[in-house]
Amino acid sequence: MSIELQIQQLREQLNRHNYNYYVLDDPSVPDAEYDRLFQQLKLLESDNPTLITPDSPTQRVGGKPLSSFSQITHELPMLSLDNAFNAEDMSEFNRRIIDRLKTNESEIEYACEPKLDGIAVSLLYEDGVLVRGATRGDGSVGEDITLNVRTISTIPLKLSDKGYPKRLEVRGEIYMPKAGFETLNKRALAQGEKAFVNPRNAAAGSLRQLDPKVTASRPLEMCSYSVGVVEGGTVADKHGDILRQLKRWGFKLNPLLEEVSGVEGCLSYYERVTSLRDTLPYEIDGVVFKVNDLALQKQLGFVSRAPRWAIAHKFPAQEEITLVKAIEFQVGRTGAVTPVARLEPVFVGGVTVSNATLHNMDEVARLDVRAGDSVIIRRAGDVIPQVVSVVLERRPKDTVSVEMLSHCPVCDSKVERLEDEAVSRCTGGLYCAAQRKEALKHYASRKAMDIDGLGDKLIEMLVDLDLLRDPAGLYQLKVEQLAKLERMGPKSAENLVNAISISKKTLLPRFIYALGIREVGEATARALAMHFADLESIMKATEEELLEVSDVGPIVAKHITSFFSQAHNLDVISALIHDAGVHWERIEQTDVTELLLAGKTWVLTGKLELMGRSDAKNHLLSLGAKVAGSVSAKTDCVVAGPGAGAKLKKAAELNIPTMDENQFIAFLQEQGIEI
Ligand code: 5U1
Repeated sequence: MSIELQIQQLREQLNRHNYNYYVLDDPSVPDAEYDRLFQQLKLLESDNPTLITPDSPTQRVGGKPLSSFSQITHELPMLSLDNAFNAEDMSEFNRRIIDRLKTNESEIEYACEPKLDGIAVSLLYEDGVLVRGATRGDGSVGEDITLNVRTISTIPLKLSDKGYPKRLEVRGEIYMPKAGFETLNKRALAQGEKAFVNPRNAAAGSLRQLDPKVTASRPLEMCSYSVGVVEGGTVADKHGDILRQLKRWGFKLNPLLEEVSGVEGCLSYYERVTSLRDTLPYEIDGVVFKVNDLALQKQLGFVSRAPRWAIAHKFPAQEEITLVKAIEFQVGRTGAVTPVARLEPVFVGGVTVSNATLHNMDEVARLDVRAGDSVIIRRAGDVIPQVVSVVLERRPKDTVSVEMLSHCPVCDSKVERLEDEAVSRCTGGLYCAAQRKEALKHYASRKAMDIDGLGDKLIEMLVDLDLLRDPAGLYQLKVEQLAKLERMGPKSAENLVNAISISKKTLLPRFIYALGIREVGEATARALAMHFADLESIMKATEEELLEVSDVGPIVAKHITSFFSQAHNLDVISALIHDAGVHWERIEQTDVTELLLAGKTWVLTGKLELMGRSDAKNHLLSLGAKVAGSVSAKTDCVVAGPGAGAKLKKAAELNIPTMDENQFIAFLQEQGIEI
């Protein structure tokens, strides 16, 4: 076989494997085989340099760094999208279309896609070969980023299949998947470099590199969403069909593409994608609706720079700017003195945010955040609001940097920072009212002693009035005392005393967790209870003995022995058990690895109407399972109640067994668990 033919065949094979891997998500050969073919091609090309062509898979990264990007005038302007923020905006958009088309059709067909949060680009193909890549720029003139886009594996250097126009411009979004972003930032921080603020900035920064080798090292992908110039051939006459054509020609297509009917169809698509949002491997900031029929699109035309036939239905913003009114310090249960930014209230990620934790002084220094600064606040999904960065150009002249306090703002005890810790702590212990309040809140909380009706505000009031000093004091509270409190009548006082009394009958893991030992969360408390079977043994255990427990490392072991060596903790435990009568059933000592569900990962989703999440989780943990928050290939079973959405869907996609609540209860009963 001639060298030319060998090279051609290798290129065809590699392009096919690339397509299966990146576009179809269905690798056809192991990575090692791909690498072997790639090396063979590289060798043949280096022996025969005259046969190298720019569309060869070996030519993704090449050439020297540029000194600047040259400008490119788009042959057809790259339009932007109008936004809709609610159902009313969507109805108006639909109404405008129907009115303008003067159509008898009551329902327009729309193509729907997620709106990826990335950078819009244009790619030009001539005779099927990528000849130019450009940023959107201002829509008329962008920058030439050909060398950089060539490094992105999901962008074909040569189109596959047949029937593509002689000149074809493909437009789409280049983005950085969430996982790649996390890895990139971890690497940057480990090397003492600055982390990127979000995946969009990381994608933009990675594309704007004069050295394509840097771009090549970044985890970028591209998803196509439309065509621009089409010459010497045609494309389909429906938007959805064009995207499927692009997939055949080698582009990654978003799997959530759908065609729906009318505004109701659009709103239902919006709801479905909203519920999937957190599980998607990339960031999206809304969904895009386009009139599917190209003839209708042409009739509708565009106003200024946005088409009348398309709209982006945006999610509530996840990032907003607001003002830091003050930076204060909060004292937690374990004495940690945490800086908190008090903010001008701002609506972000669907809620109003007025405070954001700054975690510790290292974080304050990293952000260099000060009172008076304008900051970017981010709240994504259920994650607590974060201060992402300071908008330095808006910093007023007279700001001063934040210093850690030398004394506790609540009890005035000294504040200390141990050498190997990021946090500073108040040394006041239970003398400090703030620590007492937090310890009591933790003791009463749902996963601990679960005292119904004993909320945070009430605990604060009881401590401030000196009616309560420690958990044992709860069991001394009288109806008459409580009934006199603000917003408390005799009935609610009686209910509260009852709830406190009910909490006396508990479970050993809950009690250990309720004690609030540093670093002892629910799982560790359970592991301790199963390993030692009774409280006395845990209290007596040495650090070496504690290290035998699956969940306990040297630091946790130290915290546990230190907790039980303090006289006031022993006094409280004794008062709880001997005076108040807190008790639990004896449990059998268990080797966790022998439990039925040891090493298995379960996920709970939807509403569990008969037993509630917390109990369901506890039962699973008692059988040795890990209970995870999201479904992945590592999940062994999903328990789904009514209202389950994305997680159940993902379980079905991954072929993971599922149970409804009744089946789950039957399963637990088979294991001898009483419900
Ligand atoms: N999914 C999608 N994103 N996006 C962005 N479609 C889409 N269409 C766009 C833009 C700017 O513009 C159309 C006008 C082609």
